[in-house]
Amino acid sequence: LKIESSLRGALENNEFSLLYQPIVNLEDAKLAGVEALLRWHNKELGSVPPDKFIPIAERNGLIVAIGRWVQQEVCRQIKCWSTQNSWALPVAINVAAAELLQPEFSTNLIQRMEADGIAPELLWVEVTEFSLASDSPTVDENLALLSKAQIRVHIDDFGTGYSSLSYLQRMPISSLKIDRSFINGLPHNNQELALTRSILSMSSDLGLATVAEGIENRQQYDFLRDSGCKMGQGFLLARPLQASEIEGLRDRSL
Ligand code: G
Ligand code: G
Ligand code: MN
Ligand code: NA
Repeated sequence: LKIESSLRGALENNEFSLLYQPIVNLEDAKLAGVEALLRWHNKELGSVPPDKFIPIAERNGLIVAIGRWVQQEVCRQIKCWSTQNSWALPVAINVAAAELLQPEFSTNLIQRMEADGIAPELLWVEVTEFSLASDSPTVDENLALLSKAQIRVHIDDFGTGYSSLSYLQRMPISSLKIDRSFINGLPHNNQELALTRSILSMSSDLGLATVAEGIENRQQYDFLRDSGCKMGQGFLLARPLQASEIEGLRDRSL
């Protein structure tokens, strides 16, 4: 309850910030992009993790305004990297189901990007399977608009959702992010091994890219690279970092 009431003032009081976690090409361990991750620091509550406040914001609708703040901040950052540093680094944003259910979601995002002069390949949108399973025409229309604008959509936490796989054919998706629960036991857990291999092979058959999440050790990294997974993310490579720290990683192998 305290979270809920404090959350209402958080935007006005400028309590949100973004960290950026590197996503690398597994071939050379260089940056392929970064994922923007929201952080909230409140005077009384201290730092509240997104797992705690995002579900609340989804329920009370505040996620829509918070999401707009994230878009604005990410666009500012992309613009800064591309114009001041001549650095075309894609940034992924996480989009909640409640945002995709807004009829104007994609139109607003595309307009903002156009106004900021941001090339469509520089902003990736991460949505969960759960949002895609909603069977809502609004979600479909939003995804179609993103696709038409050449903005890439990644499925986050892939493999943990509830939906059938039919949406992979139906929806304009460009990449799957394999949930870290599958990466955890690699390469020794036979079940996780089989599931990861199946996801990689299905993804490749469908012409989708894959990002492995939650890579925490060298064995996982090597296994995924050797199994044809193109991109990865996880504490082995880097934790979520400040934008200024990301700049120090340019052209480096992590
Ligand atoms: O950063 P961390 O791993 O603690 O994030 C926990 C969860 O919060 C993840 O599921 C992540 O997708 C989600 N999350 C982080 N930032 C955002 C954001 O800006 N918007 C939305 N909707 N979810 C986010
Ligand atoms: O659901 P989503 O993929 O958006 O969640 C991103 C969250 O995953 C972030 O909060 C980030 O801190 C966390 N994360 C990133 N890499 C790792 C990792 O290697 N191990 C674990 N346990 N969590 C990670
Ligand atoms: Mn994500
Ligand atoms: Na995820």
